[in-house]
Amino acid sequence: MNSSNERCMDNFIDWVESRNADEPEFIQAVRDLACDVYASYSERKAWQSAKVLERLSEPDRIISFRVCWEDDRGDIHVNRGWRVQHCGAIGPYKGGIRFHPSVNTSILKFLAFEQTFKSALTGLPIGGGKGGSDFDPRGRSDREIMRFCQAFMNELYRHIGENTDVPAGDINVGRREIGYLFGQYRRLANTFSGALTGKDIEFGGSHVRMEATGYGLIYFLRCMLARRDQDLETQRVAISGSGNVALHAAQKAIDLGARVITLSSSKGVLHHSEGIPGKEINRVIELRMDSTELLEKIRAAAGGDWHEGEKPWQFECDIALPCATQNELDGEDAKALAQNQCLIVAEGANMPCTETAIEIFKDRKILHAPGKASNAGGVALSGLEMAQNASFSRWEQQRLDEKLLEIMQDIHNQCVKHAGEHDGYVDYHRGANIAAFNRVASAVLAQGIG
Ligand code: NDP
Ligand code: 2IT
Repeated sequence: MNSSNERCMDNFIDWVESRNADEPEFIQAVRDLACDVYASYSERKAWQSAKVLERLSEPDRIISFRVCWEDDRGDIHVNRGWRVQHCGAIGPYKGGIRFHPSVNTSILKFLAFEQTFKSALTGLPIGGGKGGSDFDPRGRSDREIMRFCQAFMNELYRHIGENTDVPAGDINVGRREIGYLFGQYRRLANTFSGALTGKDIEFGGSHVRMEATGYGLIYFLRCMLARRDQDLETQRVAISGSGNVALHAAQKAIDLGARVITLSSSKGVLHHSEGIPGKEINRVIELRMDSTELLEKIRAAAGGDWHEGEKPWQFECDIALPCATQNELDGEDAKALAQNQCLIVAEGANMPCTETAIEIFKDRKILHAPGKASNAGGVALSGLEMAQNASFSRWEQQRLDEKLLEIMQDIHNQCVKHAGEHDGYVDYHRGANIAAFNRVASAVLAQGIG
């Protein structure tokens, strides 16, 4: 990039920072994209004069609401709920709902921003959004979860719909929560439609949706390895988290011959140098329990060591798959991975690596797949669930798994094509940003100023 373009990019980032001063995660996500796309953006005068990048740095709208619910003792609680509808230029707003005490507008804006570009990479007609609440479901009874989901939907239902905005799951929102949310949506809207994805198979859900993010991540990883004439056989894989994404990634990696040497929770990490047995993952994958307890269950049955308060990245591994949450892998962790000769970091979570960590990966030539590419399998399967709902049909498991594989291969190839290859190193991060931005920017430009 020449110095005049660099100045323009710095001005753009200053502008984003000044408008979103107390939203560090959102600024991080915008900067991440801008650094990779700004050079080509500067060359496209039509994009620049229509201020496409500036427009994409502001969500279409943010809905914020009070969620008032009653616990089992009759006490009343007041939480906050949001839906960030970031960009609907390619299709209905699409993206998960997160329930976690850390949820705020910065986190939801970054997730919705990322989602727009991730959805674009799938090639399906879906846009980007994200929602959630600062509600903490830990320790809550099933009835409390139900009442909370219903209270959340009492407001959200006016803003969603199969052609408007189609939420799904994310942290602490899985099959059970989607069931409660969908039930309340159906009652309030008096319509049975595919306004949410991740539903049970009995009421409009799709085969493979639950597995899709984790399986898709491993399909993407397999493409990265194949370019190096390698496969997953005997590779040591460190995974963080032990939720939907982490466990399905672990299951598929083990099926393909890898050794999964870690899983983790917010409390610590389970390390198993021989590899956690696949049958133990299969045994716990459908259980609804606290992550730390689930890991203790695996340890009790299969051995391994529990490291309280630690993260997976200090252990020797060939491949690292951060699958828990944003900024969970920092510069020190990246250095430890580099020192241990880790080859590949592929993101199952959204923005799990800090900016410093990513710089270290590039510097040390560690291949790094960004979440918007490597975890796109979940939203891709959601898109296929929408297609099945719209056509009043259900597709077979095998067909959906093949479709998922095809989509992940296609995303991988888009990344390689747009990144180029320099001395055998593919900058997947840059390739994903450029490929995704090209599609979204073209759609925004074609639809006029608004
Ligand atoms: P789950 O709620 O199923 O699991 C989350 C896991 O991450 C748990 O093991 C949890 O442990 C851990 N975790 C959550 N917050 C933290 C934290 N602050 N520090 C350390 N560990 C934490 O969520 P998912 O598996 O669905 O989501 C995981 C990641 O994948 C998220 O970044 C999400 O946005 C992303 N993602 C999810 C998709 C999906 O379809 N579900 C699709 C694409 C991306 P504990 O319970 O102890 O907090
Ligand atoms: O981050 C994500 O891609 C998700 N949480 C899934 C979104 C979706 O609409 O399936």
